[in-house]
Amino acid sequence: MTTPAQLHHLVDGQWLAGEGDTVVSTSPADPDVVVAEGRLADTAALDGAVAAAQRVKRAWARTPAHERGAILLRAAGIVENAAQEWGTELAREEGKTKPEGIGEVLRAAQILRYYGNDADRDAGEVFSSPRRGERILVTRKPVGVVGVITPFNFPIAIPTWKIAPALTYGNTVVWKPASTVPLLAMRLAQALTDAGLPSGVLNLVIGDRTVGNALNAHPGIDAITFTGSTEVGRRIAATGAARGVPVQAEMGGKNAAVVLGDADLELAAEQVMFGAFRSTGQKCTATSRLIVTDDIAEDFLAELGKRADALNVGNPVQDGTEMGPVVSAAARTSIQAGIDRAISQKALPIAGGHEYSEGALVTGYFVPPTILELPSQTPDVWSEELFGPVLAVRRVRTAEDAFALANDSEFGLSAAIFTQDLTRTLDAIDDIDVGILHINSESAGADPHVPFGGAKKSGYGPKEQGRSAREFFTHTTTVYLRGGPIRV
Ligand code: UN1
Repeated sequence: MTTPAQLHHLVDGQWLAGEGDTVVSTSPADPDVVVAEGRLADTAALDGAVAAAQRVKRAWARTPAHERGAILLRAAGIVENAAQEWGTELAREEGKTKPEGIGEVLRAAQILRYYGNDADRDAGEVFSSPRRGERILVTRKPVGVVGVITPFNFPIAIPTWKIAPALTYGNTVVWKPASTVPLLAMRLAQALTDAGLPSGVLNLVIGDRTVGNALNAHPGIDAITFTGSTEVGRRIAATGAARGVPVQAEMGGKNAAVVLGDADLELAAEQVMFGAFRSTGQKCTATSRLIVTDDIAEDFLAELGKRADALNVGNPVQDGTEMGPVVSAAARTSIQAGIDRAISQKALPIAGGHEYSEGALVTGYFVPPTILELPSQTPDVWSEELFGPVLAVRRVRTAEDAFALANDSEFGLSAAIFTQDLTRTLDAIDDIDVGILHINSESAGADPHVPFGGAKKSGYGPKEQGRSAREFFTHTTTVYLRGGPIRV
């Protein structure tokens, strides 16, 4: 058994033990295994972090973008070299499988590299002026100190796709990761420090809700980027609006996969399984609703049921495991309650649905891969986000009905459509109200060079990544630029 890591917070370049409550992070696959332990940060540590970030913000903003980017590029190398080790730690602490954990760490390296290289690509735009002897420049400048609040489910990728653009465009950061899965936050902050990030530019406070609320309301925070539940995101957006600071909130999803009769069904089955059960369904982009046309429903659902029953569920760090546990006992209880409620509302289990009754799957926080066919759209599982390995299924007659049902959600993050028909594909692009649409691939996934985020209840404020990140993490100054006397 490995020795637990000791949790520390990074405030003004110093690694400090916290002065808040004790925290013990255990493995969800085996809660007897302590992965990390220590004490949470309190609000005094937060105040210190914000003060440091404020103090150095001008110096960091004035550092040439090329130098800022070079630090991110060095950090990318450090993260990449540590991928095996940190990916395994991630799997142990969060519960996704080891290949997914390693993949996530490599993804963080890729994101650092993208933003490191993006630092000095452009510094704004130049326009002509309607007046003689004048040019108009629109320059981009950092917003200042950014508060970053991140969830447990991607403990290094999501923080990286917020922090890397924030830093590269010249902001300083105070970061509060989910206190349930804190280890990778320390690893990322260490990588950036080792890469040469000056003291105070990135501060890490691992805290509870009190610290999160204090960060959100802190007068020294100039912008907030958040990923997590819709409820918390809306609260943060409201506080931000009241204080007049920009907020970017990436929130829940209830993402549909639509499988039409003309689809490549082998491909569709593979991708729906990935979308529903990778990361144990704990992604805001996971596929949690499946809509399938009557002509193929019987065979397709039988095939999915077979695949779900055959998934190798177990300890995420063991080779060959295809699905690990959910993150906590509380998550397991609430997901299981959602499944039980659906069954009491006449949902029919095609796979899973039950609780595990013996062995390591009971000791750990495991929920079986569950597929539930719904008699109508009335069961709650059709609309509520369970954030676990649960797929709710409806059958429909036509593609039009399928698209209408896909839109039957308060959320609008992502969707996946499986068809070989171009006309239907074009209809789906026009008709389905989501921020991310996959044609013939699973509903999850994101890339650093294109916008990521949702419609409806799923997103608020500018999207993440790509050019949207530059827009959120900078503001413009429109400069009317004239020289001396005007020549005619
Ligand atoms: C992905 O689909 O690979 O919290 C990323 C989440 C999303 C990220 C999804 N913000 O699950």
